[in-house]
Amino acid sequence: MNQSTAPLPHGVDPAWLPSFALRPLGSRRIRIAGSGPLVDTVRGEVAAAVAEHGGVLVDSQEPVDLDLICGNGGTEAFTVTREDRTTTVHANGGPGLLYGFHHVVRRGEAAFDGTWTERVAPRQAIRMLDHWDNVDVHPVMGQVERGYAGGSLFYDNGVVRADLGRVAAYARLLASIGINRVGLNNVNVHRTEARLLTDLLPDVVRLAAVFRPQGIKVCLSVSFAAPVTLGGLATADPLDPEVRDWWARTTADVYAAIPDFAGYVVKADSEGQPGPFGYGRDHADGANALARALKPFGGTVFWRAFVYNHRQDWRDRTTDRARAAHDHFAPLDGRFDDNVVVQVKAGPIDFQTREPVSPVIAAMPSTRLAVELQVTQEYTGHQKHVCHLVPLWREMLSFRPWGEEEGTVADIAAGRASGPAGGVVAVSNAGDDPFWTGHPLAQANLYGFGRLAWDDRLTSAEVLDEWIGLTFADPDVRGPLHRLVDDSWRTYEKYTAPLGVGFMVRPGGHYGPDVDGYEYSPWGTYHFADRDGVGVDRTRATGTGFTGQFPPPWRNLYESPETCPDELLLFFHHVPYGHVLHSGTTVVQHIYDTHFDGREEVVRMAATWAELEGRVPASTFRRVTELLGEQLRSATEWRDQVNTYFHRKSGVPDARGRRIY
Ligand code: GCW
Repeated sequence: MNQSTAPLPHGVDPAWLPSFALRPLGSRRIRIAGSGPLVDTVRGEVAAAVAEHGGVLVDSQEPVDLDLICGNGGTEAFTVTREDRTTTVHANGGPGLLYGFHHVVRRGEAAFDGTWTERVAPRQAIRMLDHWDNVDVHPVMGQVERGYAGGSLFYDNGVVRADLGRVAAYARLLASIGINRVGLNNVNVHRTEARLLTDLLPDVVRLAAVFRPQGIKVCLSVSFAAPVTLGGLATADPLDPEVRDWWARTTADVYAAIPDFAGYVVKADSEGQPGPFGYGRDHADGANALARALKPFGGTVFWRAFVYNHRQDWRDRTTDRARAAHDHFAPLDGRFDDNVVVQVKAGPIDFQTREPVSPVIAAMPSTRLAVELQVTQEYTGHQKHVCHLVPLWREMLSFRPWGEEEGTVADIAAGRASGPAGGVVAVSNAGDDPFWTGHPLAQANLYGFGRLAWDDRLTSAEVLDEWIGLTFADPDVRGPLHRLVDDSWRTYEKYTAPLGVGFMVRPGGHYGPDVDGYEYSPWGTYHFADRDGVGVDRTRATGTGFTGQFPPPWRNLYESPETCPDELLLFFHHVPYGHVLHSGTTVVQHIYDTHFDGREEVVRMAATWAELEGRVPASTFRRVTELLGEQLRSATEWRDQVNTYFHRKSGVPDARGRRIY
């Protein structure tokens, strides 16, 4: 048995690939034609499944239930045909066969019924998960920055784990949802982690070897200052010939060790990381220097656009963090090499529960753009709260920056709208927790990210439905789980920061309420509440002008409170508490109502979960029950702090006379 199908370590949750999910396939007669490493992976999967469920792997020309046929190409697409009682997967290459295999698993019994044909191809070529994992335990951020699922799967206290069995199991889960790139270390590159590029490269070789059989290529986050800190040069100036030579040599060594290495992820001039600004250069100069080192080997630079002033003076009302990425990057459109992907956070600020789509995404038609999402729940409840993010991502990916007639954000990332393809990237929420994701229901976010990256047209309900069917054997859990999970992001939005204003979280950790926690900080994340009103004026007329970074129609729709969608009102406007929303209620009454309702919805979520006792594994039941207790405590705290804050500021009583402290 190869490592990719080895049994899970004891006590580790099988997530969406439990034994029963393999039964429809594993109980049948299966033939595999083709060769190559990924075909071997599929063969290992099939051999394990038939051994467990009583099917047979045959190699003669007799009739079979499932025929898996692979050519010698390299594409990820495949066709599935069901006729004459045989289901046939045709792939032109190993990746397609692997994805076709998992497609059949996902279809379950339905894959072996009727007569039909499906052509399946990913809608994005690059579907990547970044891991903000540190090799050394960071004194503040720990083993995983913004990790809420235990330690790192890869590293343990300064070294790459000796036993990579769980990494293999993780890689298999990722392959089953179509992920084809992983970033192995934190974008904040600290001392030890920088050395993954040089003397610690053998560790990266080991990790790459575990991901490779699952069709996943690895990337490293690198420090822009590496020529100085690792190479001993006097400068990291991207236009300096010695610096270029250092990157070229270092990169050649990486490829000598890992020929299918995917490339570098770079966070530069951002939150204290070094970058080209330090040398009077811009981000195109910086990105292209690394791109040229990678080019001969077919590698890519994923260059993050998360660049803003994190040492802002809160008294300064002209600086607007929301504007920063567009201000820095849009003017550079056309200057990036073709192996640079500019990686843009989906929203202009920072993975808040609700933000508009970043205007950068529509502003760089001559640049490869990737959209970055956050699966790890930094601002959305630390994987202690049920907060299903797939509807949020779906909304952002299907947003049309130029209006109804033109392409979506997913189209832009895929190269179907304006400009060349970049991809979809997200920060992983997995760790060495027995449930992988801390909260067992947060597995649905990881699953859902992969599926949406593969096909952004899937609805969040469809994706959740797939996940439920694969994860839980009892069909009766489906209804209650949809009730509990489907709208949980909106519930979270209700009891936390209102109407797109964002933050109001406890500084540093970002869990729990602290309405003024960031109000007088240097981070550029303010709500400007006073006795009369709340919100950030980002209009062209009287505010920071951020609305002007959007193309029509949005630059105009966002500019006026009359046409701005309610859920983003306070992101774009500072309005009086008595301002009447499209919903017909005032801003302050909306704040009270949603906070009371949101907290009550958590009470109902807990009651719904209680119905599932005995129908889900006992350990899952216990863990979720415990966490729902914490979610209710936290939602109550959010409700009371936010309502009390606005009641005290505004002096406006709750129209329904509920208790505010
Ligand atoms: O949201 C912020 C996080 C940082 C993170 C940064 C980024 C890795 O608070 O922890 O750093 O975003 O995306 O680079």
